[in-house]
Amino acid sequence: MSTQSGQRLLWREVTVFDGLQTLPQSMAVCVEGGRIAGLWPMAEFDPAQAAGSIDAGRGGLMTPGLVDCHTHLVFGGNRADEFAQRLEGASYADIARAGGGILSTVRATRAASEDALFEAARPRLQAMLADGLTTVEIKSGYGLTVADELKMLRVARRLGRPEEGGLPLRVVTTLLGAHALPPEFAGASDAYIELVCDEMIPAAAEEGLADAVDVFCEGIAFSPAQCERVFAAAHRHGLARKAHAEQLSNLGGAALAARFGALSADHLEFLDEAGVQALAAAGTVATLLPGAFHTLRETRLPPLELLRRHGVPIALATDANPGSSPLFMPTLMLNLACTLFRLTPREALAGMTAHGARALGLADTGRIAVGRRADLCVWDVGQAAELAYAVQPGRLRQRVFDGRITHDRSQERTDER
Ligand code: DI6
Ligand code: FE
Repeated sequence: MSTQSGQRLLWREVTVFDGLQTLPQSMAVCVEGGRIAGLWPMAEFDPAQAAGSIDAGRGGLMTPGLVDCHTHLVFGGNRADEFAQRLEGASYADIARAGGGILSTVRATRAASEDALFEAARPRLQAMLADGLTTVEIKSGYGLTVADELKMLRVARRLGRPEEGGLPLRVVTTLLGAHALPPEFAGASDAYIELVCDEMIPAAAEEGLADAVDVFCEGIAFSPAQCERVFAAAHRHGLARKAHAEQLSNLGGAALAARFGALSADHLEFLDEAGVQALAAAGTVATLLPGAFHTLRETRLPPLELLRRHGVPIALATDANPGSSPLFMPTLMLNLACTLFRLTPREALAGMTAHGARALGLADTGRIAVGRRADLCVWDVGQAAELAYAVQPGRLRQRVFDGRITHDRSQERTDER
């Protein structure tokens, strides 16, 4: 079944993970006008309450649609050659210092047309939709000129517009101009930061192309003082703040982000207790990225116990990118977060639903509750923990975006082609 917007849909006898926890009883769920219109324990459900609805199915596990709050999905080329070099002993940082890494993707992205970038990103994103994704954040950061960063952001926006050949999902865009120092600014990183603050951010804000601004605060990227200038410019232009922080060393980037009221600080393997306290006090989400940890074979674990103790909301994302996390499968992150970082399956699923949405500043998706957006998945599993426990594509029975069923495996068809 592929349904139209405006139709009233009814599921019965579903187990519901509401974004934070599994509800104790079998439920009936009604969707109408793009929103969750009714949610009843089966024992209290009177069919008259949902009279006139289309029977959308029975049984299975319903979760919010998955939210991937940190990706670099738009890029030119790929870096399989560097993957091989790393197997011969080169480190991610060695490759970056030698002009490879992010900069090799910058060369390929600058050379690619907007259409070519769109056509390359679309199948990656389509595979993620078939894995339950309904909201994605996409960063720029491989252009590093005003024109090329805006080009990437336009591609990202278009990926979320079915009327322009894109796909039915929510796309949030983030300007990551401060990702790496472009070669033409070698030895002049402050001048590049000035370009980011005085030209890129204003242009992206003016054209409505970015929802947020991100920085890479790291020894191989930008200093805390430089990131601070970028955050101040983002704030002046009314854009939300995010940071890549404490991935390879501890420079205090997370605390800096918290001071600027950032939505999230991401990676965080080297985060210390002062940083955790800063996140907690500011209500900044900690986004964990086990795909990069896995790919780079990192050994330093993010401080999970401290994050729990201080009540910091933990989001989970793919970091999908051609270098440090060429992993385009949201449900794999549920498994990696548990096996590598020791999250519980419940924490992992909350990280890709309720807390992922919070890391994007989205209040109306990522939860199953009356009045929220009807972005939903129905899975052929008995309990939520199964999604993290097994790495097994093909268990998505139905995907609902904005109140419309877009994938329905029980009908053996999708309208995503
Ligand atoms: N940290 C990351 O994980 C990505 N960017 C960043 O600052 C990696 C990007 C890449 O290697 O291409
Ligand atoms: Fe990243």
